[in-house]
Amino acid sequence: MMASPAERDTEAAAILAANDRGGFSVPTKGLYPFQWNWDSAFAAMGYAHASGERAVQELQSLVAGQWPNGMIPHIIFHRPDPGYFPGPEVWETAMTPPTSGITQPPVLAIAIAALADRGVLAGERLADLLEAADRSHAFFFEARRDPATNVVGVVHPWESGRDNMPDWDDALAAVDASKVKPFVRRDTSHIDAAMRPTKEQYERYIALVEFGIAVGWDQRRIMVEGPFFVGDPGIAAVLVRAERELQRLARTIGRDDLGGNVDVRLPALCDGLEALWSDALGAYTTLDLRTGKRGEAVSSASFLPFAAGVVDAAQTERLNAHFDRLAARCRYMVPSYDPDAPTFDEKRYWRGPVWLVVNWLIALGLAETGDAARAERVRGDSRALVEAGGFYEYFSPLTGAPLGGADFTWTAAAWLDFAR
Ligand code: 9YW
Repeated sequence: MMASPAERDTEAAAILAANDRGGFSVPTKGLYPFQWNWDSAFAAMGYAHASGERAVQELQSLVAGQWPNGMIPHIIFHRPDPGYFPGPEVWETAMTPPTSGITQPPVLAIAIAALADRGVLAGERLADLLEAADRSHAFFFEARRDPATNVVGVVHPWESGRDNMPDWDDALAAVDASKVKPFVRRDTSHIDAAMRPTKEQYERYIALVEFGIAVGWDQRRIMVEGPFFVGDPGIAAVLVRAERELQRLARTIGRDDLGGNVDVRLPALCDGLEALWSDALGAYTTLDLRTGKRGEAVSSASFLPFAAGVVDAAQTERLNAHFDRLAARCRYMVPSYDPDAPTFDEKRYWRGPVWLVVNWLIALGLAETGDAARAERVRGDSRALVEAGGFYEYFSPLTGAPLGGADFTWTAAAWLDFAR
């Protein structure tokens, strides 16, 4: 049902309030009852519109889950909830608070910068959060960067945040799931199975969790010896942007010690991101670091390097050609996967649908590179999706049909901070 922007403003604020569990937010009630890493970073930018304090708390509760090795886990299980699988008893990470054993895109420093720039985060609290971001970036450098190529990769598709994108299929199919203990999924009791990953994919997701447990969650061993390690242009681009934000803020507050670490890491990370450019495709794509195989189609992550400030003129031209082709095929940009690829699926998780938070980062990068028209296409489509469909988890790029979970925190945050 079409609603006015003012009505959507009110609803967005109500969703952020309803999904507030006291200092941390859940992505949506029921389906995802804990704190998720990159969701929280986006949520903080949404909360800032109502309360700077609440926004800062969101980031503080996120870094409360940081591991001694600097990793910020993808889920923090602040309180038990039987409605989600795999819960803390499956991950067996022995952390307090209980957490998963993998990470997610490091949007944290981008959110810290947004709050600092709005003037709601300063002083000791800013320095503490920057320090947490620095330690998390150091973790990526040590335990998610292939030393041979400098490519930053993921050891589980869930780390990418784009869980079942077709580019992970081959690497995931090579994971042996024959010894996985029997389990009961919970997601398909909340959401239509046609929109969710398949059973075979799910068993392999759990096999990767069991590998982590088997090596005592030694994160370097997981990268070096584990059954799955794939370079991800999404994480690699977000990390480069996050490093730049960290460095800028560290200098502003006179904490050059934090910025100094970035000086060492950033050149290597930029090289690694370039290594994810596929000249055959004319886009950034995944790279299987075990087999050397590159992803063969564009995804929404192909456009994230604009926000990292690394795309040269020739690359921009090729990416723009893909953008325009997608924009002609899709009423609503940006599809999570190429609609011309045989694996495209308008409704199934990360194999086609549009996510507003990815659009948020893509539009930011496009605007910064001076491409106001394409940035506005992405923003205008995002606004139209919410105006017509409300605050769903994701949307069909072809029809705009709202899909997945309802009353989603990061969709509400994206509306307030970027789309409206
Ligand atoms: C899961 C919460 C998360 C997001 C991910 C998305 C999905 C499901 O939902 O993950 O079980 O972890 O793929 O990006 O953070 O919104």
